Amino acid sequence: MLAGPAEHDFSLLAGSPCIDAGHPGASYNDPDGSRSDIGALPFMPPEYICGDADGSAVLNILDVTYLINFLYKSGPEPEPMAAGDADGDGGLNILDVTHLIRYLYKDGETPLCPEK
Ligand SMILES: [Ca+2]
Ligand SMILES: [Ca+2]
Repeated sequence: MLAGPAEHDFSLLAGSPCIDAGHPGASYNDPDGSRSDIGALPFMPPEYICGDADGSAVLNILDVTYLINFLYKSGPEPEPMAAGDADGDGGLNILDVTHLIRYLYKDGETPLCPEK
């Protein structure tokens, strides 16, 4: 599960079984402190703020509209998709929109995106 072997991109995809499957010794750990990965390049998960669907680095009503636009108006998808999964159930739907609105305006739970 490599990103683009045909283009000689040997970085690991997020679901690769090589992630955290390398030498267990702490001195071999990846730069992010996790167990080493098998392969030439350690997997570095994309940095994002949970709920920041539009990638603006702040959470606000624009993330709500971005999600609605993606879900119902064929708008661009959140990058990465996990950033829009505000309720952390692994999928993107109206419940993520309501979770974000509750967080922003109703003292609701902090967005709970899946583990990065
Ligand atoms: Ca945002
Ligand atoms: Ca969700």
